[in-house]
Amino acid sequence: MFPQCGLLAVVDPIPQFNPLVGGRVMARLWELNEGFFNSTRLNHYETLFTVGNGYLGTRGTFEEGHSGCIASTLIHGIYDHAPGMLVPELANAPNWLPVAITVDGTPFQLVTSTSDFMRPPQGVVIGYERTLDIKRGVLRREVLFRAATGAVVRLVFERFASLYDNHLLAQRVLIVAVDGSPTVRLHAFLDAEVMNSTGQHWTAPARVYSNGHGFGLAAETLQSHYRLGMASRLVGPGAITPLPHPTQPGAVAEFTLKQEEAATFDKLTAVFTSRDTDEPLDAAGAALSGAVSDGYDALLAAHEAEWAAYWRDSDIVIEGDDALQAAIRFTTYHILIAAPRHDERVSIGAKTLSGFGYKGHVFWDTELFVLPVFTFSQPKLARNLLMYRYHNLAGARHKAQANGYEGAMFPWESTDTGEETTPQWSDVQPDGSRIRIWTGDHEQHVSTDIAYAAHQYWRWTGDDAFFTQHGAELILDTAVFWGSRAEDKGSRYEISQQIGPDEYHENIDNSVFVNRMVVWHLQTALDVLGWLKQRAPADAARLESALDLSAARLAHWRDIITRMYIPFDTEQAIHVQFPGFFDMEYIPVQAYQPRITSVQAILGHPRTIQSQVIKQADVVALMALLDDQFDVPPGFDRRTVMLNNWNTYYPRTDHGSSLSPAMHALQAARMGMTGVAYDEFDHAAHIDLEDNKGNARDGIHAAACGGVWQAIVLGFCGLHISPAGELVTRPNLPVHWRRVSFTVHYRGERRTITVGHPEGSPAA
Ligand code: IFM
Repeated sequence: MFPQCGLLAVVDPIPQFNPLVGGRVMARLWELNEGFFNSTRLNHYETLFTVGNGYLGTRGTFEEGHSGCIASTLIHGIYDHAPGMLVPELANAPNWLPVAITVDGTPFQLVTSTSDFMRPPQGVVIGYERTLDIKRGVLRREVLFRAATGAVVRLVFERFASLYDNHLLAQRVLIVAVDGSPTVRLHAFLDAEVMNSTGQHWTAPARVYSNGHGFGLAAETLQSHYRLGMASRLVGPGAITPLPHPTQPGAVAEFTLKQEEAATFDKLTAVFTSRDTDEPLDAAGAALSGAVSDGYDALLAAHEAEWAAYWRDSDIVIEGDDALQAAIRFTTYHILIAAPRHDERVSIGAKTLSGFGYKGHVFWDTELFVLPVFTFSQPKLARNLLMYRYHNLAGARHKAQANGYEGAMFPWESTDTGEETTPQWSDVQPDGSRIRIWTGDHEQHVSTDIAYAAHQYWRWTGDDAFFTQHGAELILDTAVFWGSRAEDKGSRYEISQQIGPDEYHENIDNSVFVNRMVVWHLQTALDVLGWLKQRAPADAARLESALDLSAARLAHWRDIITRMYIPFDTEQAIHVQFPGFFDMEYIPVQAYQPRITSVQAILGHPRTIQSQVIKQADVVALMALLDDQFDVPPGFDRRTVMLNNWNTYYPRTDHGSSLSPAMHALQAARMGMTGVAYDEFDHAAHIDLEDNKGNARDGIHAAACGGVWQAIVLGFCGLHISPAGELVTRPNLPVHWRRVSFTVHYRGERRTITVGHPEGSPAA
């Protein structure tokens, strides 16, 4: 067993922050810094210090492990069912990090509490700093360690997951004798004894070797039979000897340093799976040989060049707000490291690849919150994510058919198969019960969210090749689903048994979000088909035949568009989230501030669902998505209704979902309510940094990260496409922001846009 790295099965409740034990992380302009080791934040900070490259993500767990650590490497697409679990999850891959060091026989470990400092030192850490260089994607930790003999060494650990070659992982360890002349033993190894919190996913290594400086292993997931090969080599001065082990193959170096002498070791690792090649271990061995001959410095330089290219396109520069500048870079870093670069059959899970939260499942979070960031700034990444949905149309068609509908009905939670993977029941609650989870049955708006993302990508990129071959089919076949789903009630169409974004209210009829977005969807489908007939008639004919887009079906869509029920209260001049919403108990959500737990957690599930407490932006999300197309009944003033909607729903919103604050920030900024927009933005940008939701240990909140990028560009800067097809901004910057600059790709052209305060405004 890897020293002191518990097998993660048990996750303790979050301890209170204790300033005596350690410090908080600081987000600086281009880095995340932890100046004192904070054991109470061990798992939270492991999430924050994740490195990754769009192929895999590895949490910021220490090389030597630590009591209670959650070491995990999650590889896109490698899902498996743990024994007894009903839904698959991303399987924690063998750990490539371990480097165990002893100094004069004293094992190097970090102390866990102030009381350890009081004990006669077996070994004491007397200096510590951990830094994630966000600009270069490199994690570095520097420690001063005094062994029981009194010898002091400086240890510097560096690691990165290569963005240049996604299969390569690199570590460097520098050991400097600061005081004394210590004998050091460095043991580098791979650890196949890994689990998820739910259980085991891997067979015992089918092949394992340690020879010369190299060591490696091959393993297979128990249920899904994905095979993995991982090969490492320890490169350094002096003799390195193999240390065979059935599950932890490694190599050892033992040496004595003179005072002020230093030794540097590189541990290079390559990883492949059967998703990449038939012989993953052979492929890893070959890639590793190339990496070793290139050497750490060359690998690092290639990696840095890729990061420079990423930031050229995805960075947002905020002048006048260093704290939020730092936060937005941190959040952008995390969605960049989660985005598949060379694989269009995987997508980004709700918690990226940085933790076990939501089991690595893909939700609407990707299409509405994360993907648009790439549509604007890295279109190739956006295309990969849309292709994931395209390749999974079979699963969506299957779901529609199984539920008695036509077309494609995407799963609420999706994995490698494209089938519905939402669990039907929650984990066991404290009272021993389980709660029925309805989202997989009734949260159907995900199909429209995917269509929205495909359409938005096309509008912004002008990628007609993608659209004619793939994007249009996504929009049209999901429209076929809605055409079969809407219920003709005689005088109007209705949609029953839905869950809108406000998931506190389940199985409701006529969610205004759902009904109005379905109208948008069907109208967009008709427009898209019209465009195809004009511009790509062969593709139009192909899709008309394949999806049965008959004249009768299109007429039915038009009928739904005209007669869909859009709940609206003419007296209050507001959209009604769903009929009956205002008959429920009113609870003043603001009265429960400050809190990091949701109002639902405070009031309990049964009371919350019978109340007007809203989980997250719902009507507000509708306004944000439709933007200029947001319409009101004849005779009503659009701006007045929008303000009324805001004033009605915002005070009732719990923000029980991490998706909520950024969506509110975007819409508030668009409406010119810069103060409230800023507060919500600030909250969203710190959800993981400050652990605002209390669960950052489970992974990064991808949607919040994407949401804040969009809140700046679409909200504060007001970027949009004018009716004439021009890119225009409508800035509403917070007063203390001087300027904001960002880059977007618009119809094949890369444009850098700088936005300030409008001339004549007090802040200009
Ligand atoms: O998709 C979200 C949902 O809207 C709220 N609960 C968490 C899910 C995953 O982030």
